[in-house]
Amino acid sequence: MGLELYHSDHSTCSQKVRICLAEKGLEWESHVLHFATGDHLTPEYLKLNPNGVVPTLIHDGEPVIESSVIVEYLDEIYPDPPLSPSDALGRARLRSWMRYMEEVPTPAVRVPSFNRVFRPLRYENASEEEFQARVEKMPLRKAFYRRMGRIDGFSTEEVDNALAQIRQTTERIDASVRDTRGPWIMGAQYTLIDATLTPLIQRMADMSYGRLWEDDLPEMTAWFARIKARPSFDVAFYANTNLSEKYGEYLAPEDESDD
Ligand SMILES: N[C@@H](CCC(=O)N[C@@H](CS)C(=O)NCC(=O)O)C(=O)O
Repeated sequence: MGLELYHSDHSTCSQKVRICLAEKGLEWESHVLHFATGDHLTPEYLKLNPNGVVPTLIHDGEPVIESSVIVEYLDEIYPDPPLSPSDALGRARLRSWMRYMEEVPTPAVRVPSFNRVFRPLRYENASEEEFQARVEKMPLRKAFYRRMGRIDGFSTEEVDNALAQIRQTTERIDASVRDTRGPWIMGAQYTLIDATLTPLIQRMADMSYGRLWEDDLPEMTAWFARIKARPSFDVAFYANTNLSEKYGEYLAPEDESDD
């Protein structure tokens, strides 16, 4: 039985869980799903994850869904090394960070990712009927995909708002590392918030948005360099898990006009 993960190579939510599994040194069985072929919307997968999204962890045959819930669950059942503070106040602060991460940078990162890569890659060459049929099957994401559209993508205003949210996130990381004296977001202990923010920042860096923090947020920049030096980073970001490695042609600088 043990641990199985239904995930996708490029999904930031899957990467959050892969980093935590690596931090814990856990072995797991991999089931890679491909969005292009709708693997995440089959009746079999929807039985495991009725939201039709990745990741899904299976532990001894029992599904656990939602990446934040999964990493907290892993930290409970495999407490060594701990990725949460030992005191109640520290855990409350970690949870506040986790809610912020779910509400602000996680949806923000989707906007430039879909505008620049996923929409043109998966949907531009589909017919409008195919696109609508796919969207109709999505239990959670209908409104997001309809707002994006098959051809138009998100508006300049939505992209600007998303970039402002990422900027705010990086300002908060910078301030927290400074105020707690680091080296991690909550201070001396590397926690779930370092792990779960990593794929979001890495996606932005990979799409050449490092300018949002590199020029004037030195603590943030140093934190990200330390994050990339951890062994878990290379385990979670195995070959071809960055968009630039596989879909670099969509990220050419001339494309920046639409961000
Ligand atoms: N709140 C969920 C969100 C999961 C999610 O949105 N996953 C994305 C990949 S990062 C997905 O499966 N998208 C499917 C789609 O866009 O059709 C979690 O954190 O697990």
